[in-house]
Amino acid sequence: MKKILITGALGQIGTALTARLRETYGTDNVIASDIQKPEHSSVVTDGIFENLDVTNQSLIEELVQKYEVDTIIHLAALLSAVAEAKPQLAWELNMGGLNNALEVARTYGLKFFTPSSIGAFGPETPKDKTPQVTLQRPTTMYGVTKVSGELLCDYYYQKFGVDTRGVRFPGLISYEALPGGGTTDYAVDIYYEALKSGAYTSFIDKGTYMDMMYMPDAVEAIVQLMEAPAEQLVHRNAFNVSAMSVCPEDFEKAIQAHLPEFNLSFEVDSVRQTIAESWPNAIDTTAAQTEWGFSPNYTLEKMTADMLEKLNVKITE
Ligand code: VAH
Repeated sequence: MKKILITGALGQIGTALTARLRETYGTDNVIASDIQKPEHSSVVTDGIFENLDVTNQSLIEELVQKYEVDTIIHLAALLSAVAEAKPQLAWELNMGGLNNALEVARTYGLKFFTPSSIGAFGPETPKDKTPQVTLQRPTTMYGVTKVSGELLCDYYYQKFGVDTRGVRFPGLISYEALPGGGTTDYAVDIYYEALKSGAYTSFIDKGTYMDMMYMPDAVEAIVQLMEAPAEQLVHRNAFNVSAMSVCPEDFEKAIQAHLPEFNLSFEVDSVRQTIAESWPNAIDTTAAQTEWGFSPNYTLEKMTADMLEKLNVKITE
């Protein structure tokens, strides 16, 4: 990777990834793009930023030509809960945008990354030690676009030789940018509320296990996968990655180790609870470990300590 175009750079992953790639590959070699253009985001102020609507293929092509891009990291998408509320828009953006980006990658011979998700699995998928290759019949529009995206990326590799790679992200926790309407957003909101009010009412029910990971491990996984020698990769689109399988009470306990008075209550959101229950409890990440050295650093305890420390600074700024 030398000249990287990131789409959806203002999202939860994009914000953290843009900073990391600018640090690793040089500010002038990372072109951050998004359909929005807020004035005060470091994504916009700390390097090259372009407005981009990925549903317009020619706009993607213009940026690829303008900056002589060799890699597209395609993050622009609607997340699960928003996609369930706007399924047609989700298909148009998640699939239309992906198809446009893949076509540009094919035309210019670019390396390509886009994330899938544990949302690509469905109720019939084995819930525990979910295999890398297994039944995928998701019951959400988000999941339909994610499993379709995996298949489309594999097709572009097999049929056209595009070097497509991806991971199935779990719920991601970060302090830089808020998540944008996902089912796992509770796992970020809980830290903000623990510091702000000392209490949090979870929209996901007690005992609901989902895979999660801290954003530094997610960003490292993208760089590791993209730098892995192509001949090592068997699965490509998309690797199971996760650092922990946790439920809301696990977060409560980890936070109480720092804020003993913290109180967790529940007011279940049936839409997001139904989505969460259709996903696995804990996926198997052996393929990512053996094919490109995936090895997350943050446990729930280590992540919680870092989140509370960083958010304490952010909230009091
Ligand atoms: C969502 N945060 O909740 C995303 C992610 C596995 C969850 O795909 O939609």
